[in-house]
Amino acid sequence: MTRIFDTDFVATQNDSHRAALDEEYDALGRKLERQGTDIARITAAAEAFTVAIPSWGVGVGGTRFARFAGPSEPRNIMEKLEDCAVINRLVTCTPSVSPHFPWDRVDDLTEVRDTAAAYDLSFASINSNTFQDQPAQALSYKFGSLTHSNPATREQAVAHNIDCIEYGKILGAKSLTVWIADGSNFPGQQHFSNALERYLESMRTIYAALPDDWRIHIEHKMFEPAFYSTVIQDWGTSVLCAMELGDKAFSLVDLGHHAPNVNIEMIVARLIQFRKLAGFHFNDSKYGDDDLDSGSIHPYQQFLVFNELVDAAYRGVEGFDPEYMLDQSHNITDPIESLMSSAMSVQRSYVQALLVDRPALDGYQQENDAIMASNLLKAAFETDVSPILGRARANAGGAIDPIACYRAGAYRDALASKRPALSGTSSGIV
Ligand code: LRH
Ligand code: MN
Repeated sequence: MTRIFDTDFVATQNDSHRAALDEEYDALGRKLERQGTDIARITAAAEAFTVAIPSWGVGVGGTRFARFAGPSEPRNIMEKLEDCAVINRLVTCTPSVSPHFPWDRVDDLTEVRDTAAAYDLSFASINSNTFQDQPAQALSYKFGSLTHSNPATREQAVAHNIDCIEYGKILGAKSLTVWIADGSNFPGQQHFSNALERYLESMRTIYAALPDDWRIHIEHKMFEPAFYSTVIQDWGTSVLCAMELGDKAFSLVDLGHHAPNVNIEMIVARLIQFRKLAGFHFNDSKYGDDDLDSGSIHPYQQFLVFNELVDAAYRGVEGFDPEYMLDQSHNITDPIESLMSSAMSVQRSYVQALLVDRPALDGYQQENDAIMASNLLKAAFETDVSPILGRARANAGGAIDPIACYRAGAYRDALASKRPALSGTSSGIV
């Protein structure tokens, strides 16, 4: 990894922030103490919080209209890991990477595993890809993959997912995330039930290939690239399939995969209640699957999602063990800056949710005291927990101000000689 962000460099950068952090931390500590909350306990929880980085997120993303290449972009999984290591070095809460195949495919995955380990990185959920055709692929996924009307195409897609499990075993992962683009663009084009039956048949074969200690994550999405119907369109279809498949199948919530104004935190509560919450692809959106930076548009919604998660842990819900991952497309920002900001935003929502006085909330709910219940949540959300996040990073040897530290390191310039700029504009999310 680049030596730029070594211990001395980060410590020197922190020097100019330390006094203010200490003062603000002590002041917040006194404020929380008056509420009966021990700031040290909250800070320890913040230090233990982690969210995985999507390997495809460290490259510059695009839309169907254009992708504008950035300076010193990573060109392969090794360079992506190098960038993920910088992110974790500075924000200290992103120790794992969620890879995507075949985008991250290389011949020797043991070398990838060992390189990641050298960066103190591990691997989170493995993402399969049957939404694009690969060079020399026998059968096209134009009209679907796991639900394609042609059994041979379904077999091809099933085989790819089973290959992904094998890649994951080498990398030390413990789950497979399956998002499929399968659907239709015209009423009448696809038989809804037959397509879902074919999905379940394919997924049963993939499920049977899972090691005992693995999980399979079903990711629903309302639309795109299918624009009339999507086979796994909503959480209801997802959870029904997870229940149909068995104890190792769960439903993953990508925040951007819902219509505007959908009550996502209630969907999370439902999946927790029925022990089927796989975890999350955190991002934000205003219209469609915009894949914007987490917390950049609806920070209160993100807080309310964590309010449900912290409540589940508080109630000791059995088997509650969601995987947290980011899934974003960085079209105009430096992906490292966006991923650091987003990881800190998700961590912030978690810490704010820890400040909720749950016995008091329960009381107001019992008494139907809506104002006090709502204000109690808002009070936690409106608490500036920046000193706790800064202290947690400093305690872990990270940067008090990661963006400032990153910019001071001029990382992209330093890599310019090693990573030639990718030319021209293309289109597509990666
Ligand atoms: C689909 C999705 C899925 C990934 C892809 C990169 O929109 O959210 O999780 O496979 O983005
Ligand atoms: Mn996703």
